[in-house]
Amino acid sequence: MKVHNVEMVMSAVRPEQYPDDGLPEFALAGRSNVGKSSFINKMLGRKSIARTSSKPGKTQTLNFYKIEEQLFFVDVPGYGYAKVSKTEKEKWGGMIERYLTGREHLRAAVQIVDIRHAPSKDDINMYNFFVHYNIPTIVIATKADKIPRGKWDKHKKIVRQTLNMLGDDPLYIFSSEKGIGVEEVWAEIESRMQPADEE
Ligand SMILES: Nc1nc2c(ncn2[C@@H]2O[C@H](COP(=O)(O)OP(=O)(O)OP(=O)(O)O)[C@@H](O)[C@H]2O)c(=O)[nH]1
Ligand SMILES: [Mg+2]
Repeated sequence: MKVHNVEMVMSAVRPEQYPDDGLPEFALAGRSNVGKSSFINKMLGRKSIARTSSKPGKTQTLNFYKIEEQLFFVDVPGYGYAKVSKTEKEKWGGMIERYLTGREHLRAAVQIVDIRHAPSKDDINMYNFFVHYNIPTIVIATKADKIPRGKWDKHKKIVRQTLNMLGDDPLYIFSSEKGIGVEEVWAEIESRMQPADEE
């Protein structure tokens, strides 16, 4: 998709605040600091429409980015961020779970993992959560610029095996730094914009 027009329309905490355009939505999931907001910026060709930080915990609300009047990316706070209190964590968990399990317009989760490391326990739990709720999942192994190209396949295999990914869930190599994978992931997302039962 050629992106000309993006608008951050809503920072939501509660369902009443979600946009009501009825457009398909793709939600970013992944541990804090893995590169979700950077992924959004790269995909949209913007330097900093989604705010990023080298410190974890930057994104704290559900941020809806409306793209070409056709779809939304939803930036979601990362999991596994230690420096918040237990009550804060429960509040966030509730907000994210409510959105992910109750949102009719959600077409797929885009789960981001770090290509350099085997997925963590939190990553595995998140993926299993999507499987459990029948939420289609596109897995993105990002920060590919940090390892040599010759090692990509090996790391891809480790990600697929550690998450115990369903055979038909796609996995893409990505780099927000170098722009690797942008076109492939756009093609994947565009192929999922229609609801499954309307084909
Ligand atoms: N080298 C490299 N660095 C990256 C890449 N993607 C993200 N980063 C860096 O990783 C750090 C975290 O990126 P964010 O996009 O803010 O991460 P996030 O997942 O949105 O984090 P939270 O909002 O805290 O959940 C920043 O310092 C980014 O510059 C990448 O593909 N390559
Ligand atoms: Mg973020």
